[in-house]
Amino acid sequence: MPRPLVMGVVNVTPDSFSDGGRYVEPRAAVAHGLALLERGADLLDVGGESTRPGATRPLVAEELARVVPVITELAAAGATVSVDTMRAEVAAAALEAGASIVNDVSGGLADPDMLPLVATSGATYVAMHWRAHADRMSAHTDYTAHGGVVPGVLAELGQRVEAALAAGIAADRLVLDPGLGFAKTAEQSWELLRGLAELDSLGHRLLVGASRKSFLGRLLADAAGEPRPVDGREAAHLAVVLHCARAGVWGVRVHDVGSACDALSAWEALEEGGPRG
Ligand code: PMM
Repeated sequence: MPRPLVMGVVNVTPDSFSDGGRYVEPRAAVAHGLALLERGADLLDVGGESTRPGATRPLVAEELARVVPVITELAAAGATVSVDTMRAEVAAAALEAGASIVNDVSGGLADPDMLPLVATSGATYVAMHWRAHADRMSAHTDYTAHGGVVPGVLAELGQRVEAALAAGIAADRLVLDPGLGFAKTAEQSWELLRGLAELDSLGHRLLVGASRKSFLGRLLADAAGEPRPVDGREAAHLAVVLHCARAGVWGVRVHDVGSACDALSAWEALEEGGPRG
């Protein structure tokens, strides 16, 4: 079973929940991206819009000004770059600047121009399961009409696949993501992780982003019920990364690239065939 690709997160935002404000200066974001490459990242995911619960959207011009200079430099340095955006206009500028993957957390629902843009570009397209923008998503966690979160995400992602194919995106350019924490309670995120084999039945590559998310914080809450702060969630996250590797996912989206790569090296050494290289 091949090792999943490690997608390192470069959030060029003032307000992301785990690293907001740390890399908002383009120079700091580029340096961070280069450091992630050195630690073993296969891909870099550059985003200029925070999707933390309750976040408000930046202006298009702000999002462009955040991501384009960073993508230009990272792509010029040889990185395979993905742009984390829901906007076709930003995706187009990012592809022009050297990105080759569009990571759309809305799976094409936020901007009607996104799927046609991706279709004509030839880029790889990550379609994440999504129900509403960050300021409203916590009101959209009811999956009872589908009989649960796993069948619900399967059905709704299946619709996004149909829309992407209908727009002209080739099936082999599609990657699907269950969207942990996006219109999901903590328990629903765990259910989706337990149900990765079912999501695999959609027949597309899978990407999973669990890094530092609040469902890990809740799992590790202290005696008073206070969620574990973001910086204390990495060991639990690595267990999730290994679970994803065992499930055969294509990629994991992570903040701490070095520890994810180390954990995957150990996993690979334990697998038949031994470590890469
Ligand atoms: N999570 C976040 C942002 N973008 N993209 C994909 N494909 N999957 C995710 O799970 C995902 C994403 C939010 O996390 P962050 O604020 O730590 O980047």
